[in-house]
Amino acid sequence: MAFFNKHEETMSSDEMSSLQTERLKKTVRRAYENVMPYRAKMDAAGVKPEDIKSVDDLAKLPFTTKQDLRDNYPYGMNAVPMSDVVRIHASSGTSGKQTVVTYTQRDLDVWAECVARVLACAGATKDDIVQVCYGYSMFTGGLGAHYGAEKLGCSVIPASTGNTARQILMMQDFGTTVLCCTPSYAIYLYEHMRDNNISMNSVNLKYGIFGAEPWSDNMRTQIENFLNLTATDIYGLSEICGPGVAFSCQTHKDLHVNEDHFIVEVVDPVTGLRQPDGVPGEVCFTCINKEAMPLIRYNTRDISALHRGKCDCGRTLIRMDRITGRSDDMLIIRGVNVFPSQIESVLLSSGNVDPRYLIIVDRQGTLDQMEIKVEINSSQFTDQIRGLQALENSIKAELDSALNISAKITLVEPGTIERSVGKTKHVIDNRRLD
Ligand code: DLL
Repeated sequence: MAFFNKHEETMSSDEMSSLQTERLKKTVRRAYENVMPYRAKMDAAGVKPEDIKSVDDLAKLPFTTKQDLRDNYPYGMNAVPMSDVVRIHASSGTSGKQTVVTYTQRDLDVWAECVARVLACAGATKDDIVQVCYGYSMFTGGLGAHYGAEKLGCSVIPASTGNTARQILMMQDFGTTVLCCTPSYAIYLYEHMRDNNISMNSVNLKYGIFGAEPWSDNMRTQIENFLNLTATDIYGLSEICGPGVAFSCQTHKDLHVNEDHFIVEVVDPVTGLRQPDGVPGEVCFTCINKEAMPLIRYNTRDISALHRGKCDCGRTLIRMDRITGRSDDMLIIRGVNVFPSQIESVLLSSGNVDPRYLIIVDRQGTLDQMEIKVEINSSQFTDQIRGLQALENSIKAELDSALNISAKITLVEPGTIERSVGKTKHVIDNRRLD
């Protein structure tokens, strides 16, 4: 089993705990002194930096949520001046504004090391040719995988997303040995090759680094058989750094958290109290080695459970189960995060529809499909097909440009969507993970 940083990845729990304590204390002090929202939250909770003496004291600190990032948009959570920031990324907010994240050069170096650990654990070396088919954009997938692969010394193909025929051609011509993309795109690539009679022998893939959306162990076996490679699960989120927060090894049991950089906790969604190991809850991370935006107890809303002890791969890093779901309503469609509230605001901004809609998500074949049934205003209701078609097209274009998602829009007559006396159900998700 290869390591990128054997020392950190195999530390004893005592060593790890003292490294975490030292970094946590510094982080909390920096946050208190430089990030006004943190000072305000800590003052309100009656906790001072000097109260944090060990990792166990973390529980005294308040949580951070996406709403905090929204309230302090765009740079209010920064602990450094903008002159020290060298990169800005963003991900979906619950509505309107995106969630902005910033990095210093040192943050980018730490992030690249986290991803290099994932690649090395998968089996990649500097002799590998890595094709990155995650988006190169505000999304952290493309650039995150890119710099991690470069850090390991691999040859990197910055392919980004789209144009499947061209992706396959590059794999064949450039000798790609490592594929980085979402698990659903990996299956799509396979199907494209199969349907176009492209032989698997024409490519030389060895490893796949797949993540950005939930996938099951069955799906992993399927992808490994289809593409004839070994698949690794890479987990992360923009707010904490991007891909590389945690990763699976060849045992494929669970995900190793890079806990020398991110302290992980799992809490009860209702009480906010820490769950015992093995019991699922909301995953929270504290960045203890980040300069620009050191989030404290950031609640990801991802659901998982923690496990301790040395793994068969030799790593001692704390482990978490594959993500099984979320405690909020965020949907991940082909790797793109979207909240129903964002869709709603796009629909309403068109002015011709009522706030009555139903989002139906399916996995037909391998790729996620989204259909949005939208009720039109009675005033706009017309049986002139051309008018309706134009409205459908404009909503579709608006969703594509505002949220970067493609959906089938079906306009329905006023009164068609079921009314509810309680909470309205806006989403039917028919995807199954197995
Ligand atoms: O998805 C970062 C990333 C890029 C991870 C490429 C892996 C590979 P966000 O766009 O901020 O960042 O979305 C983060 O995606 O909270 C999870 O809900 C979900 N997610 C990410 N990786 C996994 C995974 C990137 N391996 C959100 N398994 C997270 C399950 C994942 N869910």
